[in-house]
Amino acid sequence: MKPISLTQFLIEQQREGRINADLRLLIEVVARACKRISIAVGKGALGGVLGSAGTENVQGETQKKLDVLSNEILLEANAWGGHLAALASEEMDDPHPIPDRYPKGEYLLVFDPLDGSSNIDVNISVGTIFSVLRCPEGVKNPDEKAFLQPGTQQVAAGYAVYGSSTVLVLTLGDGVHQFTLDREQGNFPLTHSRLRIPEDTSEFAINMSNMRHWEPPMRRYIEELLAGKTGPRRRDFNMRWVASMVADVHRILTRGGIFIYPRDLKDPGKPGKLRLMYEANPMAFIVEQAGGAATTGRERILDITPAQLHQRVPVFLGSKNEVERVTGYHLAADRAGEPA
Ligand code: FDP
Repeated sequence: MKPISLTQFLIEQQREGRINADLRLLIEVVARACKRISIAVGKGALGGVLGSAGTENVQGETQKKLDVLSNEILLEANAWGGHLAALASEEMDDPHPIPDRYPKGEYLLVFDPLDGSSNIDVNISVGTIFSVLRCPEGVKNPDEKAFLQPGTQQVAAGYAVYGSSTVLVLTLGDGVHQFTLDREQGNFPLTHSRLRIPEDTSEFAINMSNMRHWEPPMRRYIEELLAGKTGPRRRDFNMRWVASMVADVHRILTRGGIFIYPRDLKDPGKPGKLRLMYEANPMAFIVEQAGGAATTGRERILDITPAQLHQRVPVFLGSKNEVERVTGYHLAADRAGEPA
C-alpha cells in the first residue's frame, strides 16, 4: 500500500480533532522550509554555502553561512501565514515579532535552524529542531516572557535530519511519526508510525573528551559502562557520538541508546551545553512520546520552567532504564551530600 503523505497525515489529525487548521498549516510550512534547507545542505560546496558567515550568535558561537541561511528560510516561510504570534530562534538574540502587515495567529514557534553546526563543512548529518507553544491568552505582542513555558506545554515538536536521506520526525502529543523526503516527488511520505525506543540498551552517546570535568555520579556511570562484562553491569557497551544532536537522537529513536550532554565543571557557571527551549524540550517531548525518558540528571526536562529563552541545561535522554539509572546516581550523590 502506498504510504500516506505528511499532508494527508495532518488532514487526518485535524479530522480526528487532534489539531486545528492553523497548527496543520504551521507544520506544513515548517516541513516546506526543511525541504528548502535540505536542498541547500545537499548542494554543499556547489551552493557556495559552506564555511563561516563571519558573525556570532547570541551565545558567542561563530555562525556558519548555512546557520544564517536556514534561519532566514524558516523566518521567511513562517512570517506571513497567519498561524504564528511570534518566533524565537537559537540564532537570534530576541523573539522575532510577526510583521504588522501580516495577520497573527495563536502559536509560538521556537527553533534551532541548523543543529550540529560543526558538522556542516565535513558532510556529516545536521538537522533542524522545532517546538510549538501556544501564545498565552490576551498577549498581543509576545516578548521573551510569553515563551518561558515548561516543555509540558508544547503542542508539537519535531526535527529534520539532513543525512543520507532527509527525514522529518514529528509528535503532536500522540506518538512519534517519521516521514522521509521523496526527493523526486517533493513530498514527505509517512515511513514509520508510533516509533518506540527500547527500554534497555547497550549503546551510549557522549563526548568522552570532557570526562575529567564531569561530576562524580556521571563519572561513576560511564566508568561502569566502560568496565563492560567484567564490571558491575556484566555486559559490554558500545559508544557512538556523531556530535550532531539530531543525528544522535535519531539513532536512539531508531534502535535505542542513551544520549548525554552532562553538566561539566570546566565552566561551573554554565549548567550544560545544550539549550532548553531549542534542543532539550523538543527532543524530550519526542523521546517521552516514544516511551523513553529525558532528565537533567536530576529532574524531568519537561517540568522545568525556563528563566531565559537561551537557557542551557544538562541532557540525559533515550532508553528509559539507562536514563533512570544515571539520574538515580545523581540523586543518590546529592542525598549523600557528595561535593561536585
Ligand atoms: P554544535 O556545537 O556543532 O552545534 O547544539 C550543539 C551541538 O552541536 C549538538 O548538536 C551536539 O550534540 C553537540 O553540540 C556537540 O558538542 P561537542 O562539540 O562537545 O561534541
